[in-house]
Amino acid sequence: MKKPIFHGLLLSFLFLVTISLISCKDEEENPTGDPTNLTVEVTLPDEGPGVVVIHATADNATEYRLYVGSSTTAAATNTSGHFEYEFPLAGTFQIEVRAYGSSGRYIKDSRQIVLTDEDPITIGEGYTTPLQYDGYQLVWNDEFDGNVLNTQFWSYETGAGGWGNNELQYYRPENTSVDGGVLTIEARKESYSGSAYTSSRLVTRDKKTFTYGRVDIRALLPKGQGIWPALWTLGNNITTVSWPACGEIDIMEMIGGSNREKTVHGTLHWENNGHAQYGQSYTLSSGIFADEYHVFTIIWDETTIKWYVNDVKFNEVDITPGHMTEFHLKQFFIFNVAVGGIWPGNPDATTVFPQQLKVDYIRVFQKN
Ligand SMILES: [Ca+2]
Repeated sequence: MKKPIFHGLLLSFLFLVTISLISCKDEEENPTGDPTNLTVEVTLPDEGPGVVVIHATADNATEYRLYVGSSTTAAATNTSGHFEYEFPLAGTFQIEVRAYGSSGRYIKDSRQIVLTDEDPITIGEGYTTPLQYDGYQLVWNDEFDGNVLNTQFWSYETGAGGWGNNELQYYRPENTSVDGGVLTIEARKESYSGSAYTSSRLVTRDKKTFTYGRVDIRALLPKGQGIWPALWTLGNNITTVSWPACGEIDIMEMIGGSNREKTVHGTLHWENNGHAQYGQSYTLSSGIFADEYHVFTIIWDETTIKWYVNDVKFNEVDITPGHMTEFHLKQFFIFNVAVGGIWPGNPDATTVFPQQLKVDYIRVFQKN
């Protein structure tokens, strides 16, 4: 019995020495009881929304708290720093993890979590058009191959201010990406420089401008109340003659929400003793434009502009009248996703963010 007791005493002695060394060290480095060195590991579900695992560690932490979104009430509190939190819907979410010390003070780490819908629509789904047509030659195309936007073709237009329609988004280059043969413009619910949403707007102004031709744009549209994707043109002389005298060809516009996502609009805007416009819409017989890729086309020549979805014509305008000279001059392309504004109305609780406009290709053909 003696030996174990001796060992026990020795171990106790070593234990006390160790404890006192640790506490001395702690008192020297952290006399306040504040936590330090917070690290946060976030593990997303394999695909789609679901349970997000958050693991936090910090020195001197006595409690961890998880905050989700803008709530000032902790979603969960524990002493382990291990959280499993379920996000049932796709979207972009802010989380904040706080580590509290015995001082009652905390340090924090904030993260943005993006959970996308399960089963994303692939580039192979939906209508396609050929690379050549009889009587035409391909004069410009962007197939969005590679991993960066081709700035020989495209420029970013940035900023907020409503863009003439009380739109809510701030346009930034950060919301554009090129990957897998597809251009993606992403509208996010994200505060930036006074705006509650961000998105992107791309233009070919002064870089790729055309008068007449067949234009095919293959795209997958976003959806949701207040989401407003557009594939359109403006006259390259807009800086000198202004709008609407520069002319505007809306190849495709869609406003999301309220059973409107099965319909696209093709419209002309021009100057004729003030703003003149003429448009028609096309409605799918089943499904919505976010279900698969569609090809949005105009065939524009000296006498008419015609609009098509998947090679089905739905609008035609005679551009021979003398007050439509703008449609015999150079136009540049614009791709954007607006958020909110006069026409679609603003996003509401049903709108899921982020939303993406995806473009597989834009091709311009002109007559031989
Ligand atoms: Ca492509």
